[in-house]
Amino acid sequence: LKLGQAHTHKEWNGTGTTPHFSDIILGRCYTYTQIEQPELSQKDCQEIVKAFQNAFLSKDPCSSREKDYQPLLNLTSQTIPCGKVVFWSKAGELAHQYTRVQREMFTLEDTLLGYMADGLSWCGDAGSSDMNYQSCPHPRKDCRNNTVSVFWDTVSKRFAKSACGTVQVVLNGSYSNTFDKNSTFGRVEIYNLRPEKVPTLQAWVMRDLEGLPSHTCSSSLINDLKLILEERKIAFTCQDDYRPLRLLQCVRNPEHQSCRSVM
Ligand code: N1C
Repeated sequence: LKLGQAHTHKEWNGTGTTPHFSDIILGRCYTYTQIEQPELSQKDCQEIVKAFQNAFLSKDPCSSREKDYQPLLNLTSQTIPCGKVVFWSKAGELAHQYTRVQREMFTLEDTLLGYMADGLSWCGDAGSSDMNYQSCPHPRKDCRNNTVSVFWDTVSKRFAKSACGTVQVVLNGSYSNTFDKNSTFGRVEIYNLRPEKVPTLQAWVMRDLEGLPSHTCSSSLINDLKLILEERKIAFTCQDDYRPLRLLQCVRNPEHQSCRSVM
């Protein structure tokens, strides 16, 4: 026990709880419900933050479960219009730029819970009612069922289950694992789409402008995705370097060779 420290937490290999975590999620909850989506202005942000904290405080951060987050999910229900859902894998930045411009489209981070938690880290521990600001479990080095991973799995599952109409996914064609069976998209989301509500999934395989040898719609990895969906009776379409997304990439790099001819 270091001098001056009241008590010490277990040491993990991942980033600790984000400083001011509770203030950040409370502020984001108000921003989202009062300003971004005023149709949610009836949500009780104080209650939501309490439910978020209760999901992990005084609990072993390596034994997190879906049911820990259930009260939080119940307080944050939200209806996303049909045909407006955008998934992504290894292409979060581009997907978020896309929904920022296409205001009616939603990634998970454009929903209340995703918006509140985006980019943050949090955990508690079994022996204390405080958050652990020093360290949190790392998903590979410590444990898979950590508070943060279980949260994203749980909210991703709900997001996919509630999707309706044609859905889109932005994939990174410059990444070796363009479609990764172990990612949240490949492991959780595709298996939770409801075929009776989601007739088609459209994939956009986007190469970075500086893209090295990469995957395209004709790669076998993409074919794996197609087979999984067709097995589940969801039609699959795929397009390389989808123009609306390529134009967004070009805003950042207008002089790039592959941006001179996209207009
Ligand atoms: O594992 P991924 O991508 O395929 O997850 C992305 C996929 C999206 O479609 C989202 O709906 O799953 C959802 N999702 C998030 O929205 C999200 N925001 C932040 C999943 N994970 C999310 N994170 C964090 O990024 C989380 O810590 C998780 O482990 C990574 C996943 O990013 P990825 O591998 O690029």
